[in-house]
Amino acid sequence: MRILVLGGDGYLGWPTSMHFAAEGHDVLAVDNYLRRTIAQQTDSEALIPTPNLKKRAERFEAESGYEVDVEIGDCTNYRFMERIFKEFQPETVVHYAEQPSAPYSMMGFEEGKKTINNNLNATFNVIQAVKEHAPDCHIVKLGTMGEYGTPDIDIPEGWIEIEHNGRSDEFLFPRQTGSLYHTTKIMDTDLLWYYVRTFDLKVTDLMQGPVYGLSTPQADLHEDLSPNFHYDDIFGTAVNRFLVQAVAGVPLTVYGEGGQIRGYLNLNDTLQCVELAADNPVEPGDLRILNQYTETFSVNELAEQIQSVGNDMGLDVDIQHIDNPRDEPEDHYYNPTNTGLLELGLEPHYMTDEVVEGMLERVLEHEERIDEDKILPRVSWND
Ligand code: USQ
Repeated sequence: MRILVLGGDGYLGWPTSMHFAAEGHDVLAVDNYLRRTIAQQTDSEALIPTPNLKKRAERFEAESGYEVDVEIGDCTNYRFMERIFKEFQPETVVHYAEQPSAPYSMMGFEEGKKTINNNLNATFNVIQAVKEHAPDCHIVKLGTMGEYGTPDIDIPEGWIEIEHNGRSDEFLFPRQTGSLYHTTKIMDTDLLWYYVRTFDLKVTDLMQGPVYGLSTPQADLHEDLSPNFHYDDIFGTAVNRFLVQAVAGVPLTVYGEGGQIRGYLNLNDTLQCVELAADNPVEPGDLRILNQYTETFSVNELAEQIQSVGNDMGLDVDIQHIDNPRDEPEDHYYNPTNTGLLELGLEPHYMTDEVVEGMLERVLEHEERIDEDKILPRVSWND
């Protein structure tokens, strides 16, 4: 297949590009380094330095013999996107080209505006470019489990049957998020759904939970091929942050009560899920929504597991409940379903103690690069 990966320099985009190339697909990775730029501006650089996309692609080819083609450009620029779609004629486009940080989107007016402009314009351009230049192309879009929020009822995969005044119909599940970033993902889904039902596009929208890990078969070939592993409060997710905090001897920063439950998955399972979606395209006019996580646990359970494994390794791991900088329920019902990807063949890698130990060992190799000033939250939802 010809697979276009938008956001190919990202935490998920780069491992995805290598994975598809190693499976024998023609891969074109596109990125404008937005995340690198914002990370620099907010003093949020990754734990492991990563060469730019072109250099990583060269290193990958040297190590594996597989090629990832690279184009540096902005997905919010429609002329650029048109050229890419016309020339490459993708059969699948994996759309990761979004500002991915909830805290960044909540920093202030400019950051919120940049998040809305980037995420919605990139999605709109993907839709238009597919519609005009590659109408058979299957759009595999990265959404987020956060689109659903934490409702007091079970969460299905995207759709709900509603009975009202004696009649019933199927609708997108009501969604209410906890940040502006997450809200852009809801708007993406609404845009996609409009174009799917009106213009017969083929779309899979993946509702993904927080991802953890930095080891994949291709990333392990060379240090330069590592995914971007952030541990700061803006780009670092809870798991990756807690791992670094455990190594640095800083108490794990559980926000508030720590009863916030999320659906997590290993980076290797993201690769499997995206491949399963690409290998099983939907029919024209279908919007398939799949919940992409393998297990759910609370922030407290996560912190306790990392503490226990860290202490067994001789680290001295403390947990500290700090004031929650976010506005979110800290003790709530959470019962999503995730059977769609399992039915397509997903074989989950769970967060076992061995997996946690492997990640801690990897972080220990870079211990001297940890900057403790990047650990405490700098962005508050209510400021
Ligand atoms: N949390 C802590 N301590 C920390 C960091 C986070 O207790 O030091 C808590 C947060 O308050 C939240 C939970 O851990 O309740 C998850 O936070 P996170 O930072 O790991 O994840 P989040 O901000 O929700 O965003 C991440 C990715 C985003 C993706 C999302 C999936 O950055 O791109 O869409 O995970 S989901 O969480 O399902 O919406």
